Amino acid sequence: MDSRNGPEAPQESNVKSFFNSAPPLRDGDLICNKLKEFMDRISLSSENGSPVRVVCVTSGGTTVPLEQRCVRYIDNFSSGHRGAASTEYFVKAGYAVIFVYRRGSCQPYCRYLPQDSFLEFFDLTEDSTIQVYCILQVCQSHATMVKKAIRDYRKAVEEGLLLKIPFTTIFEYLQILQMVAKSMSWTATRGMFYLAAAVSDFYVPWESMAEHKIQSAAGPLDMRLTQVPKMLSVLRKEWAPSAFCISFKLETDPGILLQKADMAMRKYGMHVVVANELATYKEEVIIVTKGRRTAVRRHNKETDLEEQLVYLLDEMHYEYIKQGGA
Ligand code: 9Z3
Repeated sequence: MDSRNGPEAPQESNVKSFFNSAPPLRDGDLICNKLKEFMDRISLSSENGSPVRVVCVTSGGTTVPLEQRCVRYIDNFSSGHRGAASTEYFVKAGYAVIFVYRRGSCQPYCRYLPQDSFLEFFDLTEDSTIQVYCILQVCQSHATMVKKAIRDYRKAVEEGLLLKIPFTTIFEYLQILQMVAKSMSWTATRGMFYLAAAVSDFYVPWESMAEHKIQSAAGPLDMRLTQVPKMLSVLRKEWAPSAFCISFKLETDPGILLQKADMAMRKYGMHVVVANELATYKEEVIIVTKGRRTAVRRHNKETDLEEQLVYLLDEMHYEYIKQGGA
């Protein structure tokens, strides 16, 4: 039932109670200002004579804290590679990208820099005449790759095509997604949401969460998790009704994957659902649209599946804009 005519639908009240009880974003004002600056700049630029298209790419997994002063949390599987790689290809295709990412996850243009052997990338030359100074250089073997990454990253930032916003918890993620969606409303059909982040389905409401570290002396832990309200339909219906929306569906059982992707499309009104299976997600995804399924496969180990994926979605978005968002 419409809330203007009577009691709120359960989904609507779940959404309200999620946001009302969420701890306020620590850097809410800063994020708001950054978004405004970014959008102001984009609104003045053009891509081949037309207004620039804008995509919000979400990436990495959200956490669910178990304590307000968090020591323990539940995490969601995602390295952030898909979101980071896709961001690079969206920028290359002329999009301005808002990259909403999990702190510590893969970053665009740095995907190839191994974090565990980072120091092996550098050579240190000590100058014996000037003892205080030493020269830090990228090793010859990695120089070309690092130079390209720095150039591409700086170009994207200097041209105002990349804004990065970090999150950790499900509370931060959904508040940021709402802010981004609202700040993108002026882009209408030129806006896109590419929701690759792995989002928690269950959470502990803030007000019922233990403040301090849960003690093990009390014996086994029984905990009831509440369902996270389905924000995909809120995004489509309220926050960004004209934007082109793509969500991802991850399953471990190949027998239910496509059926679940179809359901997500119908239930949440997504324009596209990208279906992937945990065992093969790096090699293959299936683009599911109304009445059509298109498999996208990685050609070889040297290429990114995301290059083809972004290319196809870019074409679909272009068509969507041409049709006036139908
Ligand atoms: C995905 O399915 C992504 O493709 C991956 C990417 C998380 C598998 P990586 O970051 O992995 O490259 O390591 N993301 C969406 C997962 C998700 O939580 N989807 C929800 C669902 O399946 C819908 S929003 O219910």
